[in-house]
Amino acid sequence: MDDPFSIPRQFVFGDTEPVSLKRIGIGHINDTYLVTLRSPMGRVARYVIQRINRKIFPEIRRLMENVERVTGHLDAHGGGRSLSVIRTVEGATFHRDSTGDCWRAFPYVEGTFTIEVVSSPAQAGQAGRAFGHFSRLLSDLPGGRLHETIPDFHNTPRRLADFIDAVEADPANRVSGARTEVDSAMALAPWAGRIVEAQASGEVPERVAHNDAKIENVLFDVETGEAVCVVDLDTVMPGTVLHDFGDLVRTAAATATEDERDLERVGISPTIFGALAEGFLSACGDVLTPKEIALLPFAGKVIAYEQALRFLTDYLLGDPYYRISRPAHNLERARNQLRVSRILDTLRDDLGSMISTYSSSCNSHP
Ligand code: GN1
Ligand code: MG
Repeated sequence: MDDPFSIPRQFVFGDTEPVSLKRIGIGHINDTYLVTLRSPMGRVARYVIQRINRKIFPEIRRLMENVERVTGHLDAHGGGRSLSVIRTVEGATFHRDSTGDCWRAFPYVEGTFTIEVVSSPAQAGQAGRAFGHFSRLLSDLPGGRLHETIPDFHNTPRRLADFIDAVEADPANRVSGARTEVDSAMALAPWAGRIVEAQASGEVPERVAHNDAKIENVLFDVETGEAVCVVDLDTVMPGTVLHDFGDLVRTAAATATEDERDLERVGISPTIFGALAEGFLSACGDVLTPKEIALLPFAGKVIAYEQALRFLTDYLLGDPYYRISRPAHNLERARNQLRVSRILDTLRDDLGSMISTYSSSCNSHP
């Protein structure tokens, strides 16, 4: 019989033996498992093992190099609980199995929980602080530029072009059933260049970015409720702080998840936005340039729009990318994100004045 622990046995977990392996359902992309191990003296240890999606991350060696550099730097400079990559018995950062699938392991951060929807301003402040801290700590990452493992990841105009190509090709014959969403997405096209143009002109500097800064990727301490660290470093690569703040806003200031079908429940809380912004700016404000700060109020709307384009494109192509659990899942997600983006636009003056208030208490670089 096949050894159910053949993958955990490829990693160096000290003197422990695996006793259980359980799938845990997080994320749209990788497959994640929790492995429990026991030492001869009865000590129990838990780790996360992930099968990395090879279609989405073809350059796994470079991806893992990024992850190791970033976790090493965060660990050395007080970036919260350690997420250091566990080496394989062969000393590598990941294991390739006989089918070609790639696996990696991390410590399981005990005593923490994740959330999908923020429940209080204090929680939002913690999440803002966690990502602000992440940006600040990595603003002096030594060793040169990280690998760009997925080029153009947050290139919104490029996402728009891919969407238009999908509408024209209509390979799954879905455009006619998604007319309303396709038209709404086209109507918002002028927003697509907002961040990328500021980047191209050099007004917004390139930084080490998380690039998937959603609320689900913050770990909170069960005892204190404080944010412990941010996880899911697959897309850590060159980017801008606006992508991270934008992803945080579209997920953490929203009153429902991106999977919510009932659009009546999908709103944006200005109070939560304020707490996020205050936490974020208090943790990283002094590294931001005035132009970055000036664009923070728009980041959420642009990134929610980009996310809507990505979900809708995936729907039109027949769902090749995101994991779905119902036939119109990606269409519903796109509808949800279009709504989030439009609401953020209507609130832009309020959001702008909150950013001005909280940024004036931190010294930004000229
Ligand atoms: C994907 O798998 P997960 O949840 O970490 C996606 C993000 C999206 C997110 C939407 C590599 O992240 O860019 O914002 O879904 N990751 C990749 O929830 O495409
Ligand atoms: Mg991710």
